[in-house]
Amino acid sequence: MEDFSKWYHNILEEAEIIDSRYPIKGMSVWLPHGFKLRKYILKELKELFDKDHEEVLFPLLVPEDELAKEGIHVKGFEDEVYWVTHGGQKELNKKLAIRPTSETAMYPMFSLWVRSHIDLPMKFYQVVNTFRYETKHTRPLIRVREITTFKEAHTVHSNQEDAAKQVEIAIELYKKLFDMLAIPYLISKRPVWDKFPGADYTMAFDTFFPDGKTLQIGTVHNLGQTFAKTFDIKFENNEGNHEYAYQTCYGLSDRVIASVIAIHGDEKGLVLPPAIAPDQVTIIPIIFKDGGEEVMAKCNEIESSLQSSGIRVKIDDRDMRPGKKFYDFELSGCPIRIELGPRDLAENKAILVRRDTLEKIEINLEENYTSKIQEIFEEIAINLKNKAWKHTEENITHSSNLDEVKDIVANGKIVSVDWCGDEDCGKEIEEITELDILGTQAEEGKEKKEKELDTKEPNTEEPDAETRTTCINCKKEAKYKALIAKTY
Ligand code: PR8
Repeated sequence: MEDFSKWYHNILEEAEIIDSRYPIKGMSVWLPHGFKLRKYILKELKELFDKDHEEVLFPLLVPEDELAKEGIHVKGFEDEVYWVTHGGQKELNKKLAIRPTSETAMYPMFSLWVRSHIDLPMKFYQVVNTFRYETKHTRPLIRVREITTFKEAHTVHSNQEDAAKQVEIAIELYKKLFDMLAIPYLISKRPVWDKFPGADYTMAFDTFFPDGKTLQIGTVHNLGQTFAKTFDIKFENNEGNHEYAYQTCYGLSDRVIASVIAIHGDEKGLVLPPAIAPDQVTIIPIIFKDGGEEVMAKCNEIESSLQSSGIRVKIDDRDMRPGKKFYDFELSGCPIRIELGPRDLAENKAILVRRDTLEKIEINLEENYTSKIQEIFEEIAINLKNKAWKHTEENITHSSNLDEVKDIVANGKIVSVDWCGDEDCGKEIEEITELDILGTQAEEGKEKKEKELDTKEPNTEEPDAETRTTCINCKKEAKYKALIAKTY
């Protein structure tokens, strides 16, 4: 794709996903086709989360003093908050913040709800709009000022281990979601200077865009006890003592929808995984002068039979030439189209076209074509996933020469380097390369060392000369694989 940015903006408009002409920067209108795509993605997401989270809905506004409570937290968001200062003509005594995220809305309530260890864990989530006055260049669905689809989960635990386990559980949930959407991801621990304000640590999912940049599509934060201490979230433990709770939160946004569009789409339009496609099958009657009624009757019969198996199907019976209908089908990302004309009908067959490969497959209408279509759905999902992962994996390069990192990234790749983990050294790497360290991935066999480091126990073991790697910058012993990329 030559000019990704142009392609991306065009497809959002042409495939009727959103209209970004709304007269406020960073805010757009969801159009019917886009709204349906969003709806089916949310359906899958909610199914995953409803298994062991409770869905809730908190107010949009946060009192100034609650937002101000968490010093570190406010520092993270103070430049990004929109404020409500008036009710009608009257200036409010207390300004109200429009949530940039909901910690400061939820946690004062958690403080009322959490009483005993028996109440824990608590696991909540909500899907809401949040507002961030982003100062970086805004882009539809990617960096917006109204995040319309902010899925935020918040959990409370009675001990550190359970909170750390929850981080792993959340990562598994997000993996399932992204796998279902065929979106490849790189999971890494964000460097300390890039973690969520107030968090002990942040784990992040980044995906790789066709223009060679990475996009953060989900984050999981272990909040430790920082927020519990700030918002006084305490529980009575087994021994009858009061302890501060341990918390995690994790979120994703419209960026997930942007990724589905950007990663699978091609020059003809959207390509969607069947599970979330607004229409999964489009039936196109090919009608000439004669035999139109029989063709339409058969199309209706196919439609009913697919519908009864739970497949979302539509007949494109608009009075226009088939070519235009094929064009619209390709643009919309519908996974399968069925063409049926009088000659096909006479032979009791139809032509099926896969959107992902544009391959034509003849189906026998006397056989069980519904299960054949279900099989093709599976194949499409696997094909999209394999293709996207292959593209990502092919674009990760290892380098042990800092001078070449910038050039490799300029050629649209992600670079993996060995790094000591020291903050000053990391910032120097970012300065020299003018790029971001996405995060670290623990190297095999070195995880133990990382844990020891975390608990501040000195590591006395000398690494084998063979397994020893040196930091790309300071040449001290490397403890991590760090990913460097051009980010959105
Ligand atoms: C939290 N609190 O807020 P996070 N436009 C689109 N997507 C965005 C934008 C934006 N301007 N800013 C962030 N995101 C925690 C976790 C509750 C839930 C997306 O975390 O600030 C990014 O994909 O990291 C980010 O990973 C996710 O929202 C969560 O935001």
